[in-house]
Amino acid sequence: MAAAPVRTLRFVLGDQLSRRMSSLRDLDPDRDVVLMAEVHEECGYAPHHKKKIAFVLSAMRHFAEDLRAEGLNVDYRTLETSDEARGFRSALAAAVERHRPQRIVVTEPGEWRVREDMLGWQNETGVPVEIRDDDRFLASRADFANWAKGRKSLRMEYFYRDMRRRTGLLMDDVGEPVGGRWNFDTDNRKALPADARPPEPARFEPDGITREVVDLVRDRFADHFGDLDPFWFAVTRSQADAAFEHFVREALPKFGDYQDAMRRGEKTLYHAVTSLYLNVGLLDPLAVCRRVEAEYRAGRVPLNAAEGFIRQVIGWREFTRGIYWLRMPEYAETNFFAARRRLPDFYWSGETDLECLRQCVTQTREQAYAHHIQRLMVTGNFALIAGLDPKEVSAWYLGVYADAYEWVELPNTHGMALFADGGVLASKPYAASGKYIRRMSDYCCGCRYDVDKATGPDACPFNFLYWNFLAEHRVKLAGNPRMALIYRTLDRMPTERVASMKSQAERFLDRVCRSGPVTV
Ligand code: DLZ
Ligand code: SF4
Repeated sequence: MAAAPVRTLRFVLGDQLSRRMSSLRDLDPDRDVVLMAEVHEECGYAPHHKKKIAFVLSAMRHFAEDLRAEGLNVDYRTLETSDEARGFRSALAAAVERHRPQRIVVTEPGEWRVREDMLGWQNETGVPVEIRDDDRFLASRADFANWAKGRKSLRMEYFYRDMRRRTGLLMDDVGEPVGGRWNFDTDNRKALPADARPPEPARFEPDGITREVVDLVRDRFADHFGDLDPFWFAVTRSQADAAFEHFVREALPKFGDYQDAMRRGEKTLYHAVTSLYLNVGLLDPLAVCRRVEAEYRAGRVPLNAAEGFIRQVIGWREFTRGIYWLRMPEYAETNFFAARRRLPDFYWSGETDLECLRQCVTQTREQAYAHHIQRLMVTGNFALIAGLDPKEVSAWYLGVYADAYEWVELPNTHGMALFADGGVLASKPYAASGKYIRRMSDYCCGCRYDVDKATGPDACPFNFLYWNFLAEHRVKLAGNPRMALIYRTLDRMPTERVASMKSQAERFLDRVCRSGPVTV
């Protein structure tokens, strides 16, 4: 007897590795096929770190195994078997040839470029394509658009409060935030004491599947950025759960206090590395927040830790995605400061005598991970005050971090770090001098520059670049009430001092950045 015709082909992308995906609902195990495909375009459209490629492919292969163990029909194309399939579109077209489905079901992707392509899949295949919302996010794209409608400015804080009310997270019985405040950000900025001993993140020994993928990446992506070994990420849901439990027990109690701290040689401090697992679907955003809330309610973690964590997940994470979909595709083209300088080579090599940058880039090369403040206040801050081209900077962030997908990377880079969007996401640029880096890290003590100096041969480049940036963009920034104080300080400086910082900045930038038109 002939097999029953395939009713639905369900295409699951590499960052949709959850059994709860909308594309996997109402699944008929006897007649449906789940398609997953390792495709060359996704491995190559950004300069992905080797660990990132290995992570996504290994997590995909493990997820496919889990679906098979459940008795589902999975058509999984590996890079070796799918040479014909350069991208999602051709992988799907080939699968339609194989299975002749009556319809195709997908969950909307995380990136604009993939969505644009997806909108053409029905025409391409001649099979009806149903695109479902990605309801792993708490606010749908329509919810965010409604929230944004009619508002003069979009601020994370107000969005976040709505999300707290909606989810009930850290709310008391009468609808007020527990502890009487919505946001404990000011309690998240302690410097790390010298004797603090942050825990190691949970590490996982690669199994047979991961070892195969690591060999494949070593073989095919040898020219990509980053170290492949040691590979220690979780690649299954149960490992990701274990990694998160490890964080909750070992790091969460201090996460609040030291969220912004940095230390030489420390890769994660009290951070969870949760974004890596959340962004591919191995962890569920609401579940991790409820778990953190439970720890607070049980008296095991302080409120500034629980609130700080929950704010990142239901606040910033959802807010950046909302901005992305609201403002794309124009968002990627923004360049408020008309910044044009090329990315210095040390963003790839780590070879620089600016110790803070050397530390952050070296760690990024080794781990495909750096925490938020390293990304924002070291590599991001430098890119902002040095006037690096936003497109080059964005391509770098998208490639080098294992948790980076454009929906989260672009608003974080163009909006938060570079203010290239002119203030859609943040109310002022996060520009800072070396003083901030000294306060939050021990980087300056190992540096050949003197963080207390702003001019002269051993002046910290973050200092003269910072004042040069403010002077250069006075017309665009001085009207911002949040910048008033800093412009008053600049105005009190002797003119010769400002002039000397400006000329030192120009000489420095000529030396480290090859300026000129950028093509990415
Ligand atoms: C990041 C990535 C990589 C490296 N490789 C694949 C792949 O081979 N197959 C796949 O389905 N997804 C991959 N991904 C994740 C996609 O880039 C991601 O799904 C889209 O960018 C949409 O967010
Ligand atoms: Fe960075 Fe300046 Fe400190 Fe050196 S002195 S580590 S360049 S902030």
